[in-house]
Amino acid sequence: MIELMSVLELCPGRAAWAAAFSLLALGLVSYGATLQVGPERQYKAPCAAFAAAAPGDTIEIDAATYAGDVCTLSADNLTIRGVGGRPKIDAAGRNAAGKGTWVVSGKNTVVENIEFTGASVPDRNGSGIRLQADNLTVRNCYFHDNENGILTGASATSEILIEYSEFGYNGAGDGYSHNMYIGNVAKFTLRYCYSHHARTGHLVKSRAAVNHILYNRLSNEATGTASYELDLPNGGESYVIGNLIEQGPATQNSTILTYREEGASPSNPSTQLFVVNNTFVNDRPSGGTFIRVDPSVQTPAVVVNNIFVGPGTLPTQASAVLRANLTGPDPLFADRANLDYHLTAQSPAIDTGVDPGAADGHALAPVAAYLHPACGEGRKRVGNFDIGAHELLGAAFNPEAPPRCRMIRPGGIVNGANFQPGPLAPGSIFSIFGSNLAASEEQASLIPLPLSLAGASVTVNGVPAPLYYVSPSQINAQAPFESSPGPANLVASAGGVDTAPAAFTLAAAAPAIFVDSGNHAIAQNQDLSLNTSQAPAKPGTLITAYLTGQGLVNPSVATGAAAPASPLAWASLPYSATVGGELAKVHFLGLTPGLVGLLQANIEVPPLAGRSSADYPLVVTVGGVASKPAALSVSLP
Ligand SMILES: [Ca+2]
Ligand SMILES: [Ca+2]
Repeated sequence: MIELMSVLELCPGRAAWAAAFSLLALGLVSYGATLQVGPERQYKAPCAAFAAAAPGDTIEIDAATYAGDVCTLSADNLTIRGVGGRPKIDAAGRNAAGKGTWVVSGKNTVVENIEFTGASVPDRNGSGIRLQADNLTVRNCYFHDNENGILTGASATSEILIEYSEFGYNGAGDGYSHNMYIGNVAKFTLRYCYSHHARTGHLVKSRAAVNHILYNRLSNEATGTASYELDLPNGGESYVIGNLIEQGPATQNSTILTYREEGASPSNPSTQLFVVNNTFVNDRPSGGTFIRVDPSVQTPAVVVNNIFVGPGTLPTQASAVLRANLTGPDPLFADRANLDYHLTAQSPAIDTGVDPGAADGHALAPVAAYLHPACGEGRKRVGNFDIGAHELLGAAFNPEAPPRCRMIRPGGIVNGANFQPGPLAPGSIFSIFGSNLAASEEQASLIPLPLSLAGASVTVNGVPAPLYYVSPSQINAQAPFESSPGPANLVASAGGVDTAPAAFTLAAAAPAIFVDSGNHAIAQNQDLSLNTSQAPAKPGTLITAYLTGQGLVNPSVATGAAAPASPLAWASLPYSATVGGELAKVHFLGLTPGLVGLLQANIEVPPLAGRSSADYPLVVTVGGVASKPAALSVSLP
């Protein structure tokens, strides 16, 4: 304690204090060595490092392909991590102990960011990881084209966590090998994983006494030949919450979730099954069974807030408790054909769920959602509970997800006026749609706009973009005036973790008119009323439409700063406008004083002679680039 005090006294300022404390903490908790593996490292392949490792060591493996490097790992408490990309471990026809690629005989092993492929053995149950000791964590890994992805032995004291990982195309094709096969262990947690296309075997098979199957996508898709999508052959205390579970047309059998089909196990006495807020889709045309509970199970299964789509039978158990499941109407998914089961705005699943309550101290309501591929985001309730694995507008931040789960949606960089993709201009107001983009929702409260909100920030070609608003799924920002037209890269950062760069195009001008959901221009009439079909503008009067995308302005205005009232900041490039195809005089095209980056066009409504009252397309052209048309209501005699 005296030493600690003296260290603190010698370190002025909070930063130094924190540095001293973290060094101290590091000294207390981290006693293992770090062994480095790679073509240029001390250990050229992982198994050499495993052989040299002492309990508690960390093994960092450089991204490379390691072919035929198979072994038994015997030290306890190893952390094994791929770095600088995801290293590929290809068994390449070899095996350890007739069992697989990495046969783990040490306790408490953590495996992160590794790809496993090619495990095969004479018994045809070769595994990427074969576990023969207690406790395994697998995170952010990819298992494919093995006989088993992961196979574990039985132990009443073992707990297994698999998260943020993908399993596909595993299985010898004989039905005895699977994407993952968990033996009679104490507890198995599978979350944020993508398991698909098992060959004849199951997407998930677990004999654990307690199963937490949470926020995964288990899908056979168009060509997958898996048998069961989820097999819990000895039952057990099982929580199946928030999963997307799809059975494809080529499945080996018609059942999706099967519970205790092989009967009781002495290590696995519970017969409690909770199936809550999952989205089940049966794409097998000739029908199927969504949930099969073995007749030996007396405890009623609890089946709440699930979507069941496609032909099939609900729980086969007569006593099952069924509440607030959606079985009849079309749930109106975003894109069922491409397995995007997010709800759309008119879905009958919205707000029609119930509070699923708690069981054995576990709240049953979903607190997260699967994010493709093999990722997760938080889930917050909006209004009442939605049915199924997604809550409309309920995306929340997941701080624990691997960096690759900070995602900008493809095509998710759009102008802020009509949310259409396309080029942006320097100074444009734009939106970014994605997942895990910010820790929370926050709106800018000061001008000049901040460069960081709720720990989130954005750069365009390395230049920080001022922020209007951030949330986990959307950021509104201003493209820096300093950006040059041409190909551009955008990076969003939350809590210091960056998204992958997203490409888009910057153009000298990219005009877009702010519109409502019906593509009506957001414009004011001369009397300042909002232009609508009930309040149309007359020819000869001025309307004010709001836009973005004019590019440079004269005089220039600093990025993130309010536009001045005197002198006004005019668009630098030439401009024009039409209403109903007729040229309209533009009295002003420039930035709205007092606001940041908002373009306004003061336009005189043309005569439109010989026409009648209606909505007419308004088009504003800047620098030779025309906006998309937006409706403007005009009153004519
Ligand atoms: Ca099946
Ligand atoms: Ca809701």
